[in-house]
Amino acid sequence: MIKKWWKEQVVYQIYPRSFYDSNNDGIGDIKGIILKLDYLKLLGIDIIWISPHFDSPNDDNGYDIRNYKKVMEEFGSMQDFDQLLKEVHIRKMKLIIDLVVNHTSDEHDWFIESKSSQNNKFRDYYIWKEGDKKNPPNNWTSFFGGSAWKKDLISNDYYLHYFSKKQPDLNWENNKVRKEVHELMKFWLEKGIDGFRMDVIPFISKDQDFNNLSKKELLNPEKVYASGPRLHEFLKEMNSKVLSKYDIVSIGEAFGISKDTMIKLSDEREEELDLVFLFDIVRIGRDNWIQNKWNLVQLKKLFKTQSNVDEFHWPTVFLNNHDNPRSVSKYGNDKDYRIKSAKLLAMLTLTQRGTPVLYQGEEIGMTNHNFDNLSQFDDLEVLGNLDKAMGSGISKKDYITHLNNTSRDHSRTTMQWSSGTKGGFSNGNNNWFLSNPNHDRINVENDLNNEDSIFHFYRKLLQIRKQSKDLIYGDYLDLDPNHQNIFMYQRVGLKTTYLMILNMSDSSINYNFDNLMEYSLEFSNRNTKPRISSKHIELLAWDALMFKK
Ligand code: TEU
Ligand code: CA
Repeated sequence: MIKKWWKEQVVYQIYPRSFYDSNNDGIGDIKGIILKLDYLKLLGIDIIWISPHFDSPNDDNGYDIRNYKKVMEEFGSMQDFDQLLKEVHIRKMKLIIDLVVNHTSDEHDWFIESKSSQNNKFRDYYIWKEGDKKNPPNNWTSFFGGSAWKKDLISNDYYLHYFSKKQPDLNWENNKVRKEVHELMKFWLEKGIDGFRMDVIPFISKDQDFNNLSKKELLNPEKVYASGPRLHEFLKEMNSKVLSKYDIVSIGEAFGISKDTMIKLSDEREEELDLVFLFDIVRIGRDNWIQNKWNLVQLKKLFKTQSNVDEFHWPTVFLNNHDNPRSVSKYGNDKDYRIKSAKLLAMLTLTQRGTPVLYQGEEIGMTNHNFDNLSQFDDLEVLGNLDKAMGSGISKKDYITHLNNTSRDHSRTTMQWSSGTKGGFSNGNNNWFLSNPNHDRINVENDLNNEDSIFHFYRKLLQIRKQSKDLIYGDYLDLDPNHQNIFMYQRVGLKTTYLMILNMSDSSINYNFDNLMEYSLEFSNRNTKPRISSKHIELLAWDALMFKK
């Protein structure tokens, strides 16, 4: 096992728009992040990942970039960014930025040139095809609804867009595009950033046959989009020309990849990417906007698969991000056991094998928002998928019910700093998005003042993790993969073995376990000691216990 700083550290994702507004225009900004760095340092964060901070018309909140070398005006200036990087480094933390290069905004200069005529020298920066009579070139679909092709009126050709029509896909077959990407990466690396999170990176290579998808493939087009023939070649090239020249971390958002692709992409010997975000855990039971039932046995299997590839693979561990609902609402119980179950999820995230990635608000147990009509949503995906949802025979009301479990907007409500108006996110009165009304109870101020809070639970666990290489690098062993309610696993280190027992249910359980007497209790989310006999342990609802020997 090769030791690396990014295996030992903990990442915290910031969605700048919703994090903290320093100038009261209702939009979170870079100065706002700077003001909260001491808070993140106190929590024990090492690496901060910010969602896109580049100039953008914000069709998809910054995942549509107009200019890669300019900061989004609403977020501040390049000077503010430089200041942020400096302040992060002063605090001995690291900063990684979001690299969105599968597509640009349709307002990027390259696309404006590209669409201006068929002979333009930027024409080949994007993917243009003639239509098939009156239809698009093929039946590929966009994740935000409808065809993945849009007809352009100037040349009557179609361009490809896997996401919104304002996010045209770049043509990676073109050497010049790849050079541009390498160059813009170096621009930020030379400033001293510490790495990239790479947006939908498996999609960059397109199968040049552009065949129609089968009915089955249409249900999950990402599986096809993520298996382009030149993906590994493009990543190896990027690695040798750019990444390998800096001591940084690369994390690929690996939507849609097969297990084989995952194994190759993040194999240390292949020199492609350091880490990947897999979707299996965060999307368990998901089918588009529908959340189906899932169970703990399935979840445990997913953890086992990603942990036990071999010593050349290192996973990431996360239960939230800006594209998914809040973890306490999905995996915990955000009603009767919000605090306790959020702490359990903290223990799960911070004691698995892999680099933990936390998401803003997770550390205080922020919950899903309760939406009661479509106009309350901001995400373009909600309206984008409306026709398809209606077409599947459900009512608007049902669609909203589903979205209350699955919408990306749950994680984008503004950060809850205090019980004040709008949760202390901004002092203005024109916020870009909602604050969850439960900010009156769930907020950073409350958590900081209470030693027993979710925040302090995360902080203490992060300290424990930092002090033990065995907890970080130890082997992962699921001791009871078939239990329906209990997740019990070991991390077996060179000197110390850790044992986690998590009761992921609302019931008390008298659990049979033989060798507990050999262990001592290290940390837990209980106020009282659990009763342990030579053969049993009494577990209360949502108990999370860490033992060691
Ligand atoms: O996400 C891609 C992705 O996997 C999801 O957005 C997915 O397509 C969607 O949630 C389906 O339900 C990345 C970014 O994280 C996301 O915010 C962007 O919207 C998307 O790429 C396009 O850049
Ligand atoms: Ca602002």
